[in-house]
Amino acid sequence: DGPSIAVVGVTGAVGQEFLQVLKERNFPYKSIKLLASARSAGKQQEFEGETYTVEELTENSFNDVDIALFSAGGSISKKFGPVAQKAGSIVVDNSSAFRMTEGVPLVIPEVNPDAMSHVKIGGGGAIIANPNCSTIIALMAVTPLHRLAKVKRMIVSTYQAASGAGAAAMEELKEQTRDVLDGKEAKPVIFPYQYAFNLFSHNSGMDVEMGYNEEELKMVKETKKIWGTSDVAITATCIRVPVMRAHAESINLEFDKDISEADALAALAAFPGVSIIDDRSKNRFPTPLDATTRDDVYVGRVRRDISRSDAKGLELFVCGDQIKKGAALNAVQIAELLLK
Ligand code: 11C
Repeated sequence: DGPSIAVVGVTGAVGQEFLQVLKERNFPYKSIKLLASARSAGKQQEFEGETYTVEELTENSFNDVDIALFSAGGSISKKFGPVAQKAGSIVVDNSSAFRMTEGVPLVIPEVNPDAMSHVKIGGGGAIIANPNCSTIIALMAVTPLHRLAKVKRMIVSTYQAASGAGAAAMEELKEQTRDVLDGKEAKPVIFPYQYAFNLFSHNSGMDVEMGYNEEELKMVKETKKIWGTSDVAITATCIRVPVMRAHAESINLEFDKDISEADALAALAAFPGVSIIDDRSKNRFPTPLDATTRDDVYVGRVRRDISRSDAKGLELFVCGDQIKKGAALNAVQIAELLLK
């Protein structure tokens, strides 16, 4: 028993991970509908011992759906999210379409579950937004510290994996790596530059006036919405690196009062969904491969900011699986909150 659910964009990287996470977490459901574009409709999909036929997403797809997990891109969410909401479904949307919309909760379950406490199954349709992966991964590490002492300023540098740009980008990384090792020329398709053995500024749209890309601006705006404050100074530099599916982030934090390394580590260790890898003597800190396919966000290199003798600051290095906590797992955790 449980709600009737739909997965929109089931053939994509996050869509496939939705199924994996629903299975891993033994999510209860009375029915499941797998939806995708006309191009993918008719494909067979195994799930929990049953074979399902992928159905074409249409205006009539949501009449009997309690919870719809969307990850089919912003334009599909913009078109079909309100259709599903009108039909009475609760949409958990992984795109950026509604994140900053007034009245749409933007939720990391460990951080701000109360933002969606008014949304109930059977209480009428709603849209709940899943934050951007880089924001989720950063805030899983920074929120426990923000609860000890207010973050006044946060400076983030990201090292982002291929998966953030979808399954085709992951394939591009593999193909280019093979080609370059075989002495052939790399052929960029998804990304504007050679990806194998290279890195480059994040491929999202650039605000030419400001000099920031959309990914960087998402981290700034979404953090303020999730924490419910505009009283925090944030800046970010987002970079794509040739890693398959886990993002890494270097984070510099300035607080309103001093936090010791020991207190920071204790708060991180106590926070659900965070694991610590921090062994200075062995130079052992989180790597993207530590985080790959894992639920937890890994934190290490927790150390004082030495830039000023009176700096009330810490430095961290964080890794999290982009497809899991950065997308599918966070969305399924939102759906789990709806069951409570
Ligand atoms: C990336 N974060 O890693 C991006 C992709 O707003 O959901 C996801 C964009 C978004 O490239």
